[in-house]
Amino acid sequence: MTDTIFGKIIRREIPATIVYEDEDILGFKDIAPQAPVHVLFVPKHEPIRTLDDARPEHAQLLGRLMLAAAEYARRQGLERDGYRVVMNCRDHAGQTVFHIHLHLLAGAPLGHFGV
Ligand code: DGP
Repeated sequence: MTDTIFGKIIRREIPATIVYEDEDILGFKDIAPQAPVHVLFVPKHEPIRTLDDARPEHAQLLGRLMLAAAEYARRQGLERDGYRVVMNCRDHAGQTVFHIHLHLLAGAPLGHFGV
């Protein structure tokens, strides 16, 4: 298990607003939301640090992260207006927590992204 803040959330050692859970994935609200809906999806049992550390054996888990976000979006009716999923990898993307995670952003038109 990872020592990051997300590991502590997974182990319920610190509080978080958990909105999605299945066998492999936990979804909880981002503490500093960048959109009206901002949820983070993390693998519970595989503390992969970044997308660059993912290997072919992680392909199914990475797919499950995406599908968990889509499932949550459907449950919330977010698919009608649409949403964005983002994964930051290391410094230039602004990654701050080194336990791989997928951001789900929704609830309003989202600005274009880039530099
Ligand atoms: P990233 O920049 O991709 O590494 O995103 C990390 C996100 O994690 C960032 O949007 C803020 C969020 N975050 C950091 N610490 C906590 C925490 O303790 N609780 C929750 N719910 N979110 C956190």
